Amino acid sequence: MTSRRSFLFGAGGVIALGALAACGDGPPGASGAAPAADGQSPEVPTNTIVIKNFVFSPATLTVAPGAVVMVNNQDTAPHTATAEDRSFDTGNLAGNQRGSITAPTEPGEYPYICDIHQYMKGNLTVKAS
Ligand SMILES: [Cu+2]
Repeated sequence: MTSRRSFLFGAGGVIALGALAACGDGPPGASGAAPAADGQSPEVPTNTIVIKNFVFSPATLTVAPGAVVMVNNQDTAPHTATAEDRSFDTGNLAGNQRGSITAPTEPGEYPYICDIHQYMKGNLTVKAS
């Protein structure tokens, strides 16, 4: 009797462990809901222009009309991202400073430069999705 009871208890323990393991799988399953939230983000993508070694990267960035574009100056030198037609301008970004621009609402090609180093060139493409 006693040995059988302990066997049952032992089996119960294994089941309990199994249940705990199943609970452990819970959080990844819950985080599976995140992609659904991400599903909304393609409409408002995170757009970033990085300035490093006096180069805009990516050289051409395509964004939606009116999109906010982060500009991250990773140089120690100051830079700007200034549309040649002045439709957007970060203003002076000191070294290791971030700024942002708002893309024009009119689809098209918007070449931009660094107002301080005018040989630095980038291109912003505004395209309706
Ligand atoms: Cu510059």
